[in-house]
Amino acid sequence: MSGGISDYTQYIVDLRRHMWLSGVPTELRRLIWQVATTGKYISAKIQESNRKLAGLQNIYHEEQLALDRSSDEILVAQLANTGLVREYLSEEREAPIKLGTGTEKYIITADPLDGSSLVETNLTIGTIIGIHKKEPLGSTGRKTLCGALYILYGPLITMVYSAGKGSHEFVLNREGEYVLSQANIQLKEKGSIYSLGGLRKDWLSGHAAFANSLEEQGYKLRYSGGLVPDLNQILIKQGGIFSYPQLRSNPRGKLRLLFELQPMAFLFEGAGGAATNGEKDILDIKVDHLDQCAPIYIGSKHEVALAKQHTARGKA
Ligand code: AFP
Repeated sequence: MSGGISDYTQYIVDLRRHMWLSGVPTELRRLIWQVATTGKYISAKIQESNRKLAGLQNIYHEEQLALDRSSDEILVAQLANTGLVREYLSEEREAPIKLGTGTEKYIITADPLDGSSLVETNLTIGTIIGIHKKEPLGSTGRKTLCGALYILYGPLITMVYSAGKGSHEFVLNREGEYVLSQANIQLKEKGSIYSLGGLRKDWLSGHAAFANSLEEQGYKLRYSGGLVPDLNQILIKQGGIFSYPQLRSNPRGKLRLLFELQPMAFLFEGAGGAATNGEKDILDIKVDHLDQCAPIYIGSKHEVALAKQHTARGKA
């Protein structure tokens, strides 16, 4: 490699340059950059709000809620004046809110801080964002989503985005820039880790048979209780399966279709993976209301197909 900064920087691809090189439309580039940038401010909020840093007792439940709300407010503040977002739907709000004049190009869905109950244990948590060009309520993710991203607040702050042309990982460097760490993540056909939520005693027989099959094949259990790190691990390890299934006590599962499952399904399909509720692709399920939940199997195609076989057989 010859000398000179221009030669050096060609190997450090920052987020804006990557999206430009990938042909992402200008306004969508600006929006993804704006949303990803909130990661810096939300991360700072997590740091400052944790009482342990001041040598105090654990963060209390109401402070966890405050953290969820302040993360939500940071997102609204960042998006309100972009001239790009006409509506914002959040797991933290009862109803959608209008931003700007109402004629802007995009609609944003947000889980501002997923896994906030893990903050006091210093486990990794994340922000999940869906970017829609049409109204998501009453439609399917396949018809309305044009982008998705998550931000992971771990030892490093990383961000994975897709604008429909592959899924790509960036890391926030000391200068506060997102630099490309993994382009075009591709899940293998088959992985070696599994991550299953819900209590085993609450699983239906088909799901229990699926779990037993994975264990007999030697899959390694990886489950933290945080959706974003648990899925990020499968994506970066390029294979495996995550599930939060339908339970005897909760047939619709726990995870939110609009705020959690649709963006993750978009990102995993962008990486050559799959996401289903056991019967239908997540992106083909119509969103009837904000709080709608769905069972989920998401990861590499071999394990998702195996899950569908087991769940189809054992509904009991
Ligand atoms: P919180 O946001 O209440 O911490 O819940 C996190 C979550 O919605 C998702 O991130 C995890 O995958 C799932 O819950 C874990 O649920 P269990 O605690 O039942 O395993």
